[in-house]
Amino acid sequence: NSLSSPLSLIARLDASHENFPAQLSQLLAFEASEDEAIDRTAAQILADVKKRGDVAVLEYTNRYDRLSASSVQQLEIGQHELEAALASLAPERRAALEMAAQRVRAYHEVQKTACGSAGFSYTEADGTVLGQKVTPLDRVGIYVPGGKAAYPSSVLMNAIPAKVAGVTEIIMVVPTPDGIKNPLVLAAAAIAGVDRVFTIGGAQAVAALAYGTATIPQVDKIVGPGNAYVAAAKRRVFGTVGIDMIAGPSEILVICDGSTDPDWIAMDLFSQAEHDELAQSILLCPDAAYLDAVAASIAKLIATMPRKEIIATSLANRGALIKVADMQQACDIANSIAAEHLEISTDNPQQWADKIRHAGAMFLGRFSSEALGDYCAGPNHVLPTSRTARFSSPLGVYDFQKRSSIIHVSEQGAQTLGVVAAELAHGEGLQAHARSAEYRLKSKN
Ligand code: HSO
Ligand code: ZN
Repeated sequence: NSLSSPLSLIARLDASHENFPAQLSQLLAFEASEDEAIDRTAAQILADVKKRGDVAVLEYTNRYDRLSASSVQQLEIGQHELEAALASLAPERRAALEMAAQRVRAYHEVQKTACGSAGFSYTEADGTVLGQKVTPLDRVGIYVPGGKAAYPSSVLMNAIPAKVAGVTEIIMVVPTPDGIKNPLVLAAAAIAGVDRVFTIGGAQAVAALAYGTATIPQVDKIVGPGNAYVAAAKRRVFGTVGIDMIAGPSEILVICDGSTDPDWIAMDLFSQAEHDELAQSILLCPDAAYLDAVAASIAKLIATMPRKEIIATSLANRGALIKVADMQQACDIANSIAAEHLEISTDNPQQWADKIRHAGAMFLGRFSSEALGDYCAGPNHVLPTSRTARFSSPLGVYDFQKRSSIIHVSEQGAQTLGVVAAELAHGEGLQAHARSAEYRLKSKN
């Protein structure tokens, strides 16, 4: 990478440098993998499952996950097996998972009330009532990846807001290559109240959920991250069903005043970097000596990390320690980055948080490490990545609700509205519209 000197583990940049804007855009550049071959394969699998249903799902599951079941029913994991997985956990693990679930549930319960789940209505002077009704989705599919990114915490983060919203049925799909099941994932499904679980994955699972098969019920929305095939399939079924988002690699941006233990900040940067080689970890600080200290911590700590290869690759490719003029400039740069996670590691962080307009989640103060939010603080860890925090929001109860408009026109209201509607309908050349409005005018009867 041209940004980093050969000996450094992570690029050092200076925001006062004339090349900085170019360096920053190079750093942020990320081509969402829209691989044509992958998209073509996903399209074929979708079409095949749409046509042949269960039979196709079985064939693909056999081919890609080496599971030889004779029916899709055999690929379902029953509630007793989910409960057994929960019972098999070490007591501390189970307690932690339950505590995390309880905190995530509590947060989303508050969110449900705060975000207008009761809808609204108001009455005009002539008695016409207008409003909006909020309804949960009937059925939701949750995709859980099977490989290195099989996170039980993500099962909670996807299923709990759906449950809190009042979704009637939650169907989870999780690939289990060679039949290897992750007990923590199943336990999380039990705790979150997932209704049905199928051990299928890839584009075939997305297809089954989007179109339904004889065994797998058709859902209204599919949420959850997946590999490139899953992402391509989700893009393609959007419109037939709803989808949450197409998630990119994880990102952390830290703004630090230079007074937090540098080891803490180095480890926070590692915590995102360890997710995958394309993850992005950036630190902004006005104090150059502090950036040296964090660089030293990185060099010292990296050898101790089991995932050091992934971390080193991620930091070398997409990481940076950036010297800024002051905290105001740090906030300006943070807004232009619109990071998935933003830590503001300072005293009185609120004054800086007030200046932030674009971030998926903000972690305020020296004690709020992103890891706490990833697992158990309460807010959702499914967040907008790749600068999409400019226009989108964390996964929430609102993603599992939809709204219907309510229009209850009084006889008196129909008189005023009828004249306006008829006038506009004539303007559009739509006779039936005009007359439908006019029939209800007393003067015309
Ligand atoms: N940081 C990830 C979520 C996660 N972390 C799951 C650990 N487990 C979202 O960007
Ligand atoms: Zn994480």
